[in-house]
Amino acid sequence: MAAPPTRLDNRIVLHFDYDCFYASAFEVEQPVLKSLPLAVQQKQIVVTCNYEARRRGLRKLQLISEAKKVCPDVIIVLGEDLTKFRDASKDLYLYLRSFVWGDRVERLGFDELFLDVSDMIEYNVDVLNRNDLENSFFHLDRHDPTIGFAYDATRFHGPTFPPDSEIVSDRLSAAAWSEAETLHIKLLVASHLAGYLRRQLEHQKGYTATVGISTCKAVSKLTGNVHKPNNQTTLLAPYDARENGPESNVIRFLDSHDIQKIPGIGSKLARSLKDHLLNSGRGLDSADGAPPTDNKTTVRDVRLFPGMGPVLLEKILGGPGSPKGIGIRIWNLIHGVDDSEVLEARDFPTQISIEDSYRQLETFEEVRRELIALATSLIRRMRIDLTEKTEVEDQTADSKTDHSLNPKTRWLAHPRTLRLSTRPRPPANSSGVRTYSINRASRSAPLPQYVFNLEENMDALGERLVHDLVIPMFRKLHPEKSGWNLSLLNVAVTNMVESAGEQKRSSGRDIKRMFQQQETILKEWKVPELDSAQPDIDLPVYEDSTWEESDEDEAIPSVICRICSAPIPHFAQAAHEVYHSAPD
Ligand code: TTP
Ligand code: MG
Repeated sequence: MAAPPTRLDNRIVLHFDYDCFYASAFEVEQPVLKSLPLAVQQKQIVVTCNYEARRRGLRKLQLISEAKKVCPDVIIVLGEDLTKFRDASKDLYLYLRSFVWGDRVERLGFDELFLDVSDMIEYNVDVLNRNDLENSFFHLDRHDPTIGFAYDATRFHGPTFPPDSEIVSDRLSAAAWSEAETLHIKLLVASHLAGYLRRQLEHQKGYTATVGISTCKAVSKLTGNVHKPNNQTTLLAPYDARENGPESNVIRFLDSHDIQKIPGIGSKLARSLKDHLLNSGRGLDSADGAPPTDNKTTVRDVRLFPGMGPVLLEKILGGPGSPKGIGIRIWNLIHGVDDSEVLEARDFPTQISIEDSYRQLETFEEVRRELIALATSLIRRMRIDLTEKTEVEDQTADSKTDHSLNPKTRWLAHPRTLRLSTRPRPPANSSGVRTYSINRASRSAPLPQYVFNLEENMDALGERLVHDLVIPMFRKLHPEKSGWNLSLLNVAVTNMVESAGEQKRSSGRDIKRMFQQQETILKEWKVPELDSAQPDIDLPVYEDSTWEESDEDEAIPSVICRICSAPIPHFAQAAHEVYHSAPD
């Protein structure tokens, strides 16, 4: 068997997953809902429900009809308009980002975030006083030693994996300070930062999150899943097995997972690995004496399979269409080594697109009406995603000492291009069966300056844009007078040019004032520590996707539905399949 990969554990990564995110967005607006069973409906499906509803037997991706049977007093809210969730997602992202030094904060879909907190942790480990660990102080701003929070560095905050380690309860021994134990200390300090951020998120924004703490994206994401919701888990050192020493906690943690649960190993790769292990005549009893079943092939089954290593993995998974170096990447992943960096945050997306799909869209009047609706929501989206509120001193204030602040909105970036895309529905073939097309036709044009006028009403701007520009583009795409039978319309702005002016957000820019405000608000809070049982919930499929790389609206990696050709976010695939199989 090949040697395990070399591990470079010099980073600390936190993975945030907001609890029952869509449901929380409603609860924040109406706190009374928190104690009631609440389900969010899209089509005929519960896309998510709060934990009170889960306690009463409801599940994500359940049919609404079933949910009503299981819990007749469930409160159902409609979640098809994503505006609320997008706005919340952006707000929480900017909030958490404001704490992190170095700006490595990456969004994964709407409700997950990776934070690379290596710099903050290194700094805070350096300033620990070994003689008084109980009264440690976590510095959130390296330029102002008064900003931060007190904590007890003799123990971890929140649960760990493995649980009840002796190190958790014992005071740190002198040996723990040796080079080999640096990781242990870093993780311990990071567990307190995670606890602090979770409390802030809850008290300042009303959202709870589940956090995983480790040294890379893939492992921190999986680790968080151990204690859900409203909790956190730190994957303890050592991460490397030592001769005659303790075993690696990463290996121990990953080994029991189904191979498909490893972030970065999707269902297709998992299928190939399972097939190989099942079909290969040898080594079926490689791991623990039992052959891997079709239902569950664990990381351990794969890792200990005879001859396993990057070369065999490349043979199994490589080939046309698969990314280069897949063998080594998967070999690394099953050892908990994920080199992918937490990407640097951006102030704005590279494009914004708004679309809708239709069963029937045939007359010009229908098209015009839909285009106006899409253009108006595009402008709304631009105002949210591409502007920021700056605070300027009020020059009209009577006294020079009165520094009252007026919020002023400025554009962070100006998209230069407007794009219209449509997807015509192909005609039925001779046997009356329609083939489904994923082909879009598009046309681009320079975006007129007037859309940046923040004083103008958005409906008026949307209408003007459609008449001036979008309808002529549509006519070029579809010169026929009628009968287009469109299944999709999409309007997008692209080609972003960053506005001149203020430099990119630097770490801790606003933290001082923010912290002072929080101090005042938090004075009366006694922070509760909630530990809850772990529900059995599947993770959404992990894909490397970022705000800036995504080609679709926001960072939702999508696949095209085979039945209706709509682009479906990966995490919603299962729900979408249920939707097609559900009665109308
Ligand atoms: P999840 O993180 O999977 O779910 P959640 O945040 O609601 O619950 P948990 O506490 O288990 O993390 O997905 C985030 C949001 O994405 C969720 O609130 C609703 C939405 N979503 C869909 O629209 N379709 C889906 O199939 C799933 C799973 C989620
Ligand atoms: Mg979530």
